[in-house]
Amino acid sequence: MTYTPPTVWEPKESGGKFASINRPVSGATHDKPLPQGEHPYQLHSLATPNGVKVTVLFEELIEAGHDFDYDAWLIDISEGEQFGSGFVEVNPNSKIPALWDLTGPEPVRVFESAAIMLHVAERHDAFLGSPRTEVLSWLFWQMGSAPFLGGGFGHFYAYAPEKYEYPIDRYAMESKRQLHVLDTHLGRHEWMAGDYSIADMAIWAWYGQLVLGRLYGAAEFLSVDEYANVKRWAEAVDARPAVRRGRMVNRAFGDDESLKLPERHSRDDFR
Ligand SMILES: N[C@@H](CCC(=O)N[C@@H](CS)C(=O)NCC(=O)O)C(=O)O
Repeated sequence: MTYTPPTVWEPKESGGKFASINRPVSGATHDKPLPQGEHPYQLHSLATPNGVKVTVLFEELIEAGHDFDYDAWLIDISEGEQFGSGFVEVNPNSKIPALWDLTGPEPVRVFESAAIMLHVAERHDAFLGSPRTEVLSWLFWQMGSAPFLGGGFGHFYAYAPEKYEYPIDRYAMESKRQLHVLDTHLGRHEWMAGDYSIADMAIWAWYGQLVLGRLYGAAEFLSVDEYANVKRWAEAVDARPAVRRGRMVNRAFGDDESLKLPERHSRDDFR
């Protein structure tokens, strides 16, 4: 099927999964203040890979004995809650995750998952790996790479209204290249950069979960078993109690009821 682009693009119904929430403009569609709990961190999120990175970090900090707590409120992106006025105030880009940090004299907003991770890890001086530049390189590698896996491969393999060979081939190629980058690195290193760090958490949420068979039903298609070093590392991260808790927070979808914790307000919320 070929397409001749018109001179000027106009929006139209595309029919893909989640297509109904896409608009070519930004900003709020309705008035809706965000709820606020009692803890110094107010997270507004959903348990997609971008959301899970941050809840894993919070749970790891708590597991490591850092004395704080957080509220995690659900943003249902399929219902357009990311376009409520309160959410747009904390993230003008209308994407989860977003954080209000109330630990200082003035509320501080943080958006973009890596910015949130870096901000929180620096506040607690934890999970920053070493050397710091290597952690930053891998953290930002994840931010630059995952859109090809999610928005590219995952979209065309799992969500587009029809299967088109060209984009699936293009993004499968790139996703496998990225897995090979990780496999080569993890063949020589236990963790991404020194000790277990925010780089591992961020990369695991996407590529770890991919090789564990949790993303797009694509493990066999992408032959993920070829990446033995990534698998070894992904299983090691997955076995951490804080990671299991982090995966549960803000999860309101999926078949496994035991993993669902749509909102989290206390350490006692986990069954
Ligand atoms: N670069 C952003 C990406 C966040 C993102 O894409 N979030 C998705 C869910 S995984 C979202 O909120 N989508 C809602 C929308 O596109 O309207 C980050 O890492 O925080």
